[in-house]
Order: sequence, then C-alpha cells, then structure tokens
Amino acid sequence: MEIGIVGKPNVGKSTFFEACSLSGAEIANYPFTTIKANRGMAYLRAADPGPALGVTSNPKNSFIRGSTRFVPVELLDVAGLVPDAHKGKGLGNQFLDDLRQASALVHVIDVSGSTDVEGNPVDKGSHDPRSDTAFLVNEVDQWFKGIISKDWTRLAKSSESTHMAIDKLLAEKLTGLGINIHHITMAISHIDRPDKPTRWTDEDLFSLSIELRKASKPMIIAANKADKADDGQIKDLTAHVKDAHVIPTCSEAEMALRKADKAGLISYMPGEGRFEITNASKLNDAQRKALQRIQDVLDRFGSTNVQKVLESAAYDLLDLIVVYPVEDEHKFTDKDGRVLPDAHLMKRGSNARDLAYKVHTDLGTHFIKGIDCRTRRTVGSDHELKDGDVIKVHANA
Ligand SMILES: Nc1nc2c(ncn2[C@@H]2O[C@H](COP(=O)(O)OP(=O)(O)OP(=O)(O)O)[C@@H](O)[C@H]2O)c(=O)[nH]1
Ligand SMILES: [Mg+2]
Repeated sequence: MEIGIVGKPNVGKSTFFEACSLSGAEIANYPFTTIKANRGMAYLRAADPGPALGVTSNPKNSFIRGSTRFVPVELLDVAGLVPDAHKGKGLGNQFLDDLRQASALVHVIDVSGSTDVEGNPVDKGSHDPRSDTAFLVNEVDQWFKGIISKDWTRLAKSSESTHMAIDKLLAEKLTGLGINIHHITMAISHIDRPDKPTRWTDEDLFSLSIELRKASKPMIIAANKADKADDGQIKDLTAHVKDAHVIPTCSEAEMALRKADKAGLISYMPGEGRFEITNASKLNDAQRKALQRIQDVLDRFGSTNVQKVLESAAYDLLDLIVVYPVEDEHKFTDKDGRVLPDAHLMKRGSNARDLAYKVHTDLGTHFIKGIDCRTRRTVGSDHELKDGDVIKVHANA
C-alpha cells in the first residue's frame, strides 16, 4: 500500500513528505528541487489494542505514544508536474511511472497563490490556485489514456476473436498501474460505449481513462501554505473543487514541530493542535518566535492537518483497517514473545486468509483456521476482518 504525493512544482510536496517521514528529502523555494522520487514511511494513528487486552504492547513494525499506535504506510514524493507533462513538458512524464503502484494520491496545492503554473515564486494571490486542480487530473488521465491506447486495436480484436471479456485482457495489461479487474469492470460500466471493443473511439478510451483514474487513484487535496493564505482563498478553492475533499494544511509547521519534538525541545503528538515546550532553556529567541507563529497556525486551523490528510487518504479514500496478527492467542505475542508486534493495514472486506498471506505466503497457502483473540472464537478463511482485530492463524507445518 502506497500513497503518492503529487502537484505542480514548488507547492510543498517534499515538505509534506518530510513532515510525515523525517527521511531527509530536499526542500527549496524553486521548481524541480525533486527530480528522483523520495520514498519513505509515514505513520497513521490507531487505537493500540494492548490496554483493552490488559497487556503492554511491544511494537516491531510500528510504534506507540501514549495509547496511540502509529501504523506504517509507504509514502512517495515525486517531481512536480506541469501542464502538458504528458507531451514531455517540464520533466516530461517519466516520473509518472513512479506513481504506478500508488493506491491514492495527495494533491498538494499552494492555496496562497504564491507559485505560478510552472512553480516559480510569485507575489501572494497573483496565481489562482483553482486552475491547478483540473490540469493535474488531466495529466493523469492522459497518462492512462496513452497506456490504454497503445496496443488497443490488437487487444480489442483479440477480445472479439477469443470471446474473452475485454475487462480481463485489460486487467492483465494494467496490473502494473495498480489497476485490478474490479476497477476495470466498474470503470467500463460507467462509460457509454459500443458493445464491440473494436468500435470504441478515442473519446471512449479517454472516458475509460477518467473512470479508471477515479477508481484506482482516488485523490484528496492538501490546500498547503494555508498559513500564508487568506480565509477567502481557502474558501474559494474548497467551493471550486466538487469531486475531492479539500483540507487546508501547513506542512512547514508540521515539519518544524516534528523536528523540534525529535530534538527534545518540545513534546508534540502528530495530528494534535498543541505542543508543550519541554526544554525552554535550549530555545533561542528565533525558535521561540517560530513556535509562537506555529501555535497561531494551530489555533487557526485546529492542527497543521498534515496527519488529517494522510489519515483521510488511508481510512476514507482507501477504506483501510488495522489488523494485528499474533502467534500466541493467549499472550498476544509473536514467536519471540513480543506483545502485539505488528500492525497491518488491509482493505476493509479482507478476510483471515488475506491476513495470513500478508504475514507470509506459506501461512496463506497452508491456512487451516484463525482465532479471533478478542472473542476466542475460531474463524474460517473467508471470515471478514474488522478494524482492530487481533488474529492468530493456524496453518499446516
Ligand atoms: N509558508 C509555507 N511555505 C511552505 C509550506 N510548505 C512548503 N513551503 C515552502 O515551499 C517551498 C517549496 O517546498 P518543497 O517542499 O521543496 O516543494 P515541492 O513541491 O516538493 O517542490 P518541487 O520538488 O520543486 O516540485 C519551500 O520554500 C518550502 O519551505 C507551508 O505549509 N507554508
Ligand atoms: Mg520536491
């Protein structure tokens, strides 16, 4: 599972990425700072199951603060996209390839209107951020269309001569784009097109691309640099966007808070609207003033909203749940005695066997039964998992 960060150059994609992952991405106030994609781990909040089960968790793939479990999800920060990237403008579209496996996209926009269409810094308000929404989805649509059109005639003829559904043939072709048969069947059902695939026009293929993008790369908008924007600018962008959730963010503040927390200067829980200064004597005047400005941002928006965007992408757009596999259903441990070690993100609707496969292919192949550790009930392979489930899998040796 991977979440991609997209947008035109210089809007704060790498700052958003860095705020979530603290992995050392380069950030600068000019376009195309990022050329090679940055990949890192971000963390989503979930309720740790330890307290309810009367045990103290000892996480391995995740971490805990207070009673909150932070669950890992991969995040990808790519180069900026400019209009006509699909025709080779800017850095062209080779980096769209980096987004192939992304399951959802965070579209970062400079809501303060301080960057022009190519990402150059301009006076606040001199660029209308509303124009940034349509071009980006169009670039993704054109990218999909290019891939579908290539080879379409052969595929359509083959579907008709072999009587194999076009959905299936397309699924084989598009699997590398993170597109599955369900996305395709749903997308085809939404377009008005002739029955025979050989008769589909260029326009039909473009409509299909749009529907496939909606199904396979759902998007949320981070109205970034909100600290610099007027309320009116945020309101205008939100009112303009009809088909995506718009959340004002301040990635720069989030990054500063996480770094200060890591350095032991403050105590800050990602997603919260407050922080505490823990080491006042170590702060210089500039840092004190910067923290005051950040507190003003938190008071204005409730939080920096970076965590909110990330969690909305995972929990709302992708409908993910968190599941905890264990080896000992009484002590909730793994084979090394670690309590509730791993937290896995799974699509809602996944079953016990899907979880077994996620832990290890052998465990999935040789699945016998599962135990729901909260209720102690035995569950079958097709038992649908719930958010927060703790599951022991029994398999043949
Ligand atoms: N005021 C303000 N500035 C921000 C915010 N987020 C990022 N910036 C600034 O915006 C500029 C660009 O940030 P980057 O994160 O490098 O932008 P990018 O979208 O990754 O840029 P490219 O890699 O060139 O496409 C930097 O000067 C950041 O400090 C924010 O929330 N508020
Ligand atoms: Mg960047």
